[in-house]
Amino acid sequence: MKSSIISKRELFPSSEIKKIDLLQNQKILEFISHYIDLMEPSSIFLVTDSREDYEYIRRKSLEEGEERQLAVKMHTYHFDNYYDQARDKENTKILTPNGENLPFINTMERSAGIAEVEGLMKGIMRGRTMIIGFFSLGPKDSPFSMKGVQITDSYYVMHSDMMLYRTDFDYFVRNPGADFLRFVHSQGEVDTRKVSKNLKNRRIYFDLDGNRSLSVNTQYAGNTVGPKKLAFRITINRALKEGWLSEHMFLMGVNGSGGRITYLTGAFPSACGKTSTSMIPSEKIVGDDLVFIKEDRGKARAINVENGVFGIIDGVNEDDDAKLWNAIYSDREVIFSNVLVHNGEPFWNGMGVDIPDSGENHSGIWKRGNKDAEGNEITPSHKNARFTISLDSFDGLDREALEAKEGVVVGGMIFGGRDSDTWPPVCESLNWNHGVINKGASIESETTAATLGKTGVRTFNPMSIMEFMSVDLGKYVRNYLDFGAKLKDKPLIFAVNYFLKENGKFLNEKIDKAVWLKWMEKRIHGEIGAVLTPIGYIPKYEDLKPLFKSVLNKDYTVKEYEEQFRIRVAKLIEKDVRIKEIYKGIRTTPAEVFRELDEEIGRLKKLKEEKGDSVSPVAQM
Ligand code: SPV
Ligand code: MN
Repeated sequence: MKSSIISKRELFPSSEIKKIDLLQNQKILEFISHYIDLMEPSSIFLVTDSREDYEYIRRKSLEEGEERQLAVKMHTYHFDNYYDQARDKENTKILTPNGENLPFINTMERSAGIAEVEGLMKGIMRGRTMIIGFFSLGPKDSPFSMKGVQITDSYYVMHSDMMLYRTDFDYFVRNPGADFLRFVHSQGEVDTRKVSKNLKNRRIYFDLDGNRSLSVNTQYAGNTVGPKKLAFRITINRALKEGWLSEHMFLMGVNGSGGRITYLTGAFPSACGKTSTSMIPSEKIVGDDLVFIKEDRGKARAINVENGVFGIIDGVNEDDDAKLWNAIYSDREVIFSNVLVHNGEPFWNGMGVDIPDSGENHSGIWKRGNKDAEGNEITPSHKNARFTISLDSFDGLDREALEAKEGVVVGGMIFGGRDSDTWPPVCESLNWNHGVINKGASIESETTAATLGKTGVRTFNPMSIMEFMSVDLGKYVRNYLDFGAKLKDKPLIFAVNYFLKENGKFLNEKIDKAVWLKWMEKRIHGEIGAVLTPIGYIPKYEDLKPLFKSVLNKDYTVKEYEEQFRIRVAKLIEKDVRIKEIYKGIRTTPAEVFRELDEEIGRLKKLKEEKGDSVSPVAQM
């Protein structure tokens, strides 16, 4: 048995065959050998946990031109095809055994899907090297963690994997029987700029039963970096089957009184403030995108799945994002993608300095005023331009929490969206079920540039997970409710909204979220009271005023409070009715969903009768 099943062994470097021979895991050998036979690489490279292998991948990415050097030694940049700048919803499909439909999910019959992508992958690595990486999702040796193996022919993708996740080749050497997630990727043919050419054949398919993702003819990291959003489709399905939660959430520590740290998770749709919240200078970052949450002796405990950040750089500036700015402008390693490069320096929209009028960007050699094939003016950087950086590079990283094998206790869970006219800036749910249903499962958010397509359209996005959803939404909500029922100490559930507007103007400053975090932290410890409203508990003015002063040195006025925390009764009723209609269309919706929504609608209607369409928080409620 063993590695002799790898065909064409004699063609590959002996150094790599030696690494393969360390692996006694039959499933890995079969997996690798299947894709060698299919994709026909001219060479292979296995990434172990050594520093040499790390440096080799980074160097090859530069040599091959997938990344290029910036003026700062450890800074590189990468471009994706002009039309490959975000996750591709249309060509992302969940493969189901009989092609059965799942609410809101693009599905396809499993064997037809596999045949289609594998057809596109046939011989695709001729003349190229197949790079094989071994990763841990979560801390090594943690009961939370899962392992994954990535196959790719892109050094940039492997380099990103290695900055964002822990390599764990040794685990596979030590555990010949271990199972793992499988990520198969090829960028396909590239043009002279080294970007994927055949976008019409771009596919991102998920074989849940085979714990496998298959993606081809794309480079954008959201479509290609296996342990991240590709694994996520698979782990959502796993979590549902095993009764835990795999979520699109940050994990952060909020500093409370007497030196205590309270951990909060936060789910926001892409580009709605999730990364910036997790990086608030006054608090401690653990992770910004993906968590696993499990029950342990009656408590919810969470880990960050990742070891780095792949974040949006648009709008990042020194004043609003000090922690991130310092990390980016240190001498630590960063990959900038789809920014403007001028004289070896990276530039992006909203960075707060003058942007040059020329350079190279995602469109090629660029001058201000250039138009694309559709006649739209090309911006200096793409709205979804990103930075890739290891968490190590952040001041105020909570390293202990990042490495905690048992995870950290979750004190609160936050749900947020881009919502101009309904939710107040912060609100605590009445209890777990109310929070899961009326906050998490009711998120509606205006679309952003993180996926291809139109922006600014109000979209139903429960738990901010819809773009990654791989299971029946009704069953997913059922799992959340059941998970809460197992907990003796349930995290409090909050909803936040940073995007509330009046007359087209935002009612809050970006940085106000620093205050909401402190308020939530105090609520978790029962230190302050709140105003009970039909949608949950909102802050009292007398608690916010000193918090604004101490956190932001700002004089918070009653007028601001009244505007921001007005209960928009009519809009809220409309929203609950909209959400109810959506869930009515899903056969598996738990009965609790209708009960909670109906009860809230009832409470809102009563308030409307007594006090009207919009009610001041100062009025007795
Ligand atoms: C997001 O868009 O939610 C991201 C980046 O975290 S991606 O990898 O594209 O999903
Ligand atoms: Mn994300």
